[in-house]
Amino acid sequence: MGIFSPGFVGRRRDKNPMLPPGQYEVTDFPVLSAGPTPTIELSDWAFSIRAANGDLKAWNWQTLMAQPIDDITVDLHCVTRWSQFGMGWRGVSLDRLFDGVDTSTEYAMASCYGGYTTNIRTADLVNGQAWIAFQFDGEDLAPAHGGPARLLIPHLYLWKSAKWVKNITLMNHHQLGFWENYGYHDVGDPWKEERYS
Ligand SMILES: Nc1nc2c(c(=O)[nH]1)N[C@H]1C(S)=C(S)[C@@H](COP(=O)(O)O)O[C@H]1N2
Ligand SMILES: [Mo]
Repeated sequence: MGIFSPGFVGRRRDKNPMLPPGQYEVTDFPVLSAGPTPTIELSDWAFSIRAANGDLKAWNWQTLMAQPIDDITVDLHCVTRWSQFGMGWRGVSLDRLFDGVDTSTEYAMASCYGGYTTNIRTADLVNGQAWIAFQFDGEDLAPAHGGPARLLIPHLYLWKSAKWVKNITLMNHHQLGFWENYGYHDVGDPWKEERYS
């Protein structure tokens, strides 16, 4: 007789190598918001980037749509442990919007319509890793998922992908965003399981 509980020993799942540690697969793209979904008319929509020296670059819907648009197919990983594979998005690369902006600062803060914030390392926003996304699965991005436009940073846990994003500020000092203030990880790499700090 062993001392092991039979339900516990020998349980094995065929682990999908695309699934980061502690995650399981979903196919229904859950909605997770800390507050109500804001209503944003496209005619009122604006997005800006503030450089550490205070310089501001801003776009309205028309000038954003005039940028080169990327088709993006990515896997997304939420800290609440769901992952979804092969999600199709369209958006504008932040590299394009950072053109002419000094991105050598270490820290960035994304702020949203509705007040949500999340801090991100500037290094995680550049080099083809992040977009302002406005379509998902061939449709305009649903308001609940951040429409008209959200940040998309697929290589980090999804709480960093700020919905209804309004501004990104580059900073020389460290500051915590909404969930980071409650103990969520500063960086949030799902492959390192950086859930909490
Ligand atoms: N503005 C805003 N962005 C947000 C959130 C939020 O509450 N407000 N929640 C974050 C969290 S915790 C997650 S997991 C994802 C969820 O995105 P989804 O609702 O499209 O799945 O959005 C992130 N971005
Ligand atoms: Mo989340």
